[in-house]
Amino acid sequence: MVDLSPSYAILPLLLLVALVLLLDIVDFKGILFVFATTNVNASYGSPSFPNQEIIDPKLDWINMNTRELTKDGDRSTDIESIDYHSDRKTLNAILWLYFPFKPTPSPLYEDVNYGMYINSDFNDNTGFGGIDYKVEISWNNQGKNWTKVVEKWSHFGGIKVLDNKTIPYTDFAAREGTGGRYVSLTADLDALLSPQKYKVVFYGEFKKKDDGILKIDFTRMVAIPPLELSIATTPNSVELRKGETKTIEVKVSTAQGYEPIVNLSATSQSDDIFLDFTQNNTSLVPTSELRIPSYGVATIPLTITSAEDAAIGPKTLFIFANSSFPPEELITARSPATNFLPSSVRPVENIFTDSTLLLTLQEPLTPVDYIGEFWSKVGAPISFVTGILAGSIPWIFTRFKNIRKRSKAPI
Ligand SMILES: [Ca+2]
Ligand SMILES: [Ca+2]
Repeated sequence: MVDLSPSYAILPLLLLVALVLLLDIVDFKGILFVFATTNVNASYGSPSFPNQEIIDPKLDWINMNTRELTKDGDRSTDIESIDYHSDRKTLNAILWLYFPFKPTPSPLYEDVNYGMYINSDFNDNTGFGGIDYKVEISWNNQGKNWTKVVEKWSHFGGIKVLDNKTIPYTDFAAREGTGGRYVSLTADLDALLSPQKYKVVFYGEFKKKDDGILKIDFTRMVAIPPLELSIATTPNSVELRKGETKTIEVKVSTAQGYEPIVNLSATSQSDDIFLDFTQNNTSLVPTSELRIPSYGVATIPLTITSAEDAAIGPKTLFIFANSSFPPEELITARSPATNFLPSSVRPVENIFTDSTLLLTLQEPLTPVDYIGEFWSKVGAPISFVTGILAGSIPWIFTRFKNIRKRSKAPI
């Protein structure tokens, strides 16, 4: 037998009273509804996002035999740019090409494919080299037709075909002779278990029969939902007295999985406020570099100092963050890019954001103010505690009495 001491034995009764009080206030069905809708929203699939664009250099295939960059390729597989967006259900992409799409590739070609690799869990350690799915439109040289294939890739390179169907080229490209330089690709995200955060790399590729070398034009990898930086400060407004210094915390967050270096700067329109991220280098426009770890959040102190003769009143501080996410690539060409493409040509993803902070500058404290401030600090918790005791006990008592009255139990 469990020996319940009197103080523990009363706990179930108190819980019951609390529950009855709660049900008395809130309709029971309402509670169930709140829980149900919260769960549905929390587990609801892939993000929707508006159109995004990336640019891809010209003549940039990778020779998959040598892993070197090559300019020698079929230009109808050379990706110029990508437009992509999602409505949650499907990921829709247009692969814009430097040359018109060829509905019937030359018989000299063994393969011509356009596709996307999807890292559906944002995890480079799952799937094959991080890739969990392939969605591809490929030319079938025997049947002289195009097929759309969806594959699931395992960690060790196993392939399960989820879908494979022949489709007319007019379903994804412009009619022959109209000069359309694009291929449309769609991925049914429900079939890929509705990824909430994923990475995609697009490609065009071909293989000639004579040399059998697969040459692929990969775009850089994109993150979905699109990467964003956000800034928050704690507290989000500051009161400062003339000549005083205060330090606040600036939090920068981004999607998990990337480790961007973020350049932070802060400025004020008044030149008697000094802002300092580095805490040892006071200047009017301080800048600081912050590396965001893979879990996506980093903080840095920002010290705010007022000049002795600063003008009092409200002032707005601006905090700016920008980052150039390095282009993440699925396969990096072995030959140095500098021989072939200056690194400046390689596209980077520039992201900017800003935040404002209200600073209220006041006159310095007089000795009398110091005493007043001391009592206002010490006094506040005292009156708060008394407030709770004085205010809530009659309320609980009345509720408890009503309940007991309804249950007709003797008091
Ligand atoms: Ca290209
Ligand atoms: Ca993965």
